[in-house]
Amino acid sequence: MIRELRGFPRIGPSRGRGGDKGAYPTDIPPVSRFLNILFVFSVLCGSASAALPNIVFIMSDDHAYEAVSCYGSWLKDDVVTPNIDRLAKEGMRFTNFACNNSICSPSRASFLSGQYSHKNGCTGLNGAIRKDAPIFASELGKAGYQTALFGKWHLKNVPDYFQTYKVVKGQGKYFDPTFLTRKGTEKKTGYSSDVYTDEALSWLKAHDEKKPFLLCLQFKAPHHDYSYAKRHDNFLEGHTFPEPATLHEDVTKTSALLKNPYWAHMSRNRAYYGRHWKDNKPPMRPVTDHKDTRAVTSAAYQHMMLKYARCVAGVDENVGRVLKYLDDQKLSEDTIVIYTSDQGYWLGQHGFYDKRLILDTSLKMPFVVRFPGHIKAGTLNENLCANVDLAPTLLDYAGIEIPKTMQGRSLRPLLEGTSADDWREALWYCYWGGTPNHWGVRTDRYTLVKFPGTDEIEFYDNEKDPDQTRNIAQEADYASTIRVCEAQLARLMKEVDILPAELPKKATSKHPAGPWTPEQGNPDDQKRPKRKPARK
Ligand SMILES: [Ca+2]
Repeated sequence: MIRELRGFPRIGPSRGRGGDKGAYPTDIPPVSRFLNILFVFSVLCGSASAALPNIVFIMSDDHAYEAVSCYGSWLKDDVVTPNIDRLAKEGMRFTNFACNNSICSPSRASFLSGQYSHKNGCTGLNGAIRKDAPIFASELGKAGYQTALFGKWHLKNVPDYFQTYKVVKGQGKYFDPTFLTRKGTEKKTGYSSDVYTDEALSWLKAHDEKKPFLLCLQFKAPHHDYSYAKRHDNFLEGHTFPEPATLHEDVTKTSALLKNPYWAHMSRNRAYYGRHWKDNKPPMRPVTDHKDTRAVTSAAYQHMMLKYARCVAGVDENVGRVLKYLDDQKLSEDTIVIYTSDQGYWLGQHGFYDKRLILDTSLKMPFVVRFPGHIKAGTLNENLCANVDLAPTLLDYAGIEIPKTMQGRSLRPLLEGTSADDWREALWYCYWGGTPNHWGVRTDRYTLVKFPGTDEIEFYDNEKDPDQTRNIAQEADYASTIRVCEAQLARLMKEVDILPAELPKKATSKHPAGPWTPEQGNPDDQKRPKRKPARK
C-alpha cells in the first residue's frame, strides 16, 4: 500500500535513469504542478515504480567497524577499505548502529523483520523467523520492486520473501559455493565473495529497467576462519598489526560474570591459539613458551589479523565492483546503497575474538548509507540506531506503509537531517546463546548488564572508560546512576514488549574458563557440553 504520495527532497539535480524525483514545494510552477498530478496519477495506476529508489543492501558477516578504515580505529592504516570509505564519503556514516542480539541468524532476522529477537522468534543460531513476522523484502516485492538476494542467508526459513535468491546453506563455504535457488541447487567455482558478487551483477544486468530493484548481497566474509582469495596470498605478508589497548586485559579480574566465562579468547577457554597453532597458511608466529600467555595472545592476534585483513580486502574489492557497475550504468544517483555487517566483532579487545556480548565492539557494527541528492555527502550520525530500523527505513523510502508490528523506526529523518528530537535514548540487548547469557541496556553513556540466576550486575561508564575495562557495579559513587539505568531498562523492556519469562533462564557457558595448554590440543576437537534446544 502506498502510504504517502510524495517525492524525495533532493539536494542536487537528478542525473540518473529514474528522472527528476525532486521535492514538491508549494511554490512550484504550473508545469511542475501538472507533472506532480501526473506523478500522483501514475502512482494510483500502479506505475509509480519509476519514481522509487533502487536499493542495494550489502551485508558482510562479522565485519568489525574497527576494520573499516573510515571508522578511524587503531587499525585504520592497516585494514584499508577504500570502497566502503567511498560510500561514507558520499553519504552518511553511523557511529552508534547496533544489533540487539550479537549473533548471525538473530541479527539477520531483525534486519529483515524490523523486530527484536523475542518478537520475530529467531533468538539463536540457525533459528527461524515466525511466519507472521513482517519482512521488508516481501513488502517491497508487493509494491512493484524486483527483489533478489545473493549469498549468506543463515535462517531456517526458505528465502522466498525474495523473487530471486541464490543462497548458501548455513554458514556456507569460502570456496566453490553451492547455491539453493528457486530452481534447485547450483554449484559454482571460485572464492565466495567474488562468486556472490558475480551472481548479483549478472542479475542486475538482466533486471527490468522499468521497475525499481532491491538487491541484497550478503557475504560470508570475514567470518572465522577468515579464508581469503588466492590473489591475497601474499597481501600484507610480514606486516605487524598494532595491538588494541586491551589485548592483554586480565579478564579474570575485571569481569567475573561476562568476560571471564566468554569462550572466544586468544589464549584462554576455546583459545584461538589452540585452534590455529598448527596452521600452515599462514603459519602462527613461533612462541617458545606456551605458558607465556602474553606471547601466545600476541601471536594469536597477529595470525587472526593477517587473515582477517586479507578477507576484508576481498569484501571491499567486491563492494567496489558493485559501485562501479552502478556508476557505469548511471544508476548511482537513483540507488540507496547500504553497507553493514550482521554484528560487530572482537579484534583482540579484552583478548577476544568473535562477538555475542553486549559490550560495544560486538554490539555495534559499521553502517553507511549513500543516496546522492537525499543524504548529504560526508555526514555523520551518532544517534543510537539498530538493525530493527532498517526495514522501516526501506519501506519509508519506498512509500510503503510501515507495518505496526515492526518495532524499529525509520532512519529517514536522521539520514535527511530533519528533526529527530524524540529519537531513542537507550538500546535493548538480549543474548540467549550461552557464552554467557545476559541482557541489558546501552544508553548514550552507560552499559548495564544483567544475568539469569543472580542479582549481580555489571556496569560500565563508557564516557570515562571507553575501552570497557572497569566494571563499576560495586562502586558507591555510581549507586544512584545504576538505579536510574535499572529504571530505564525496566521501561525499555515494556517498550520492546518482552516478559521476564522470555529472558534467558540460565547463564550457561559452553566452555570451562581457563588458560589454554598444549596438552588440551585443539579445543575444536574436545567434546562440548550438549546445547539446549533453540528457544521457540
Ligand atoms: Ca555474523
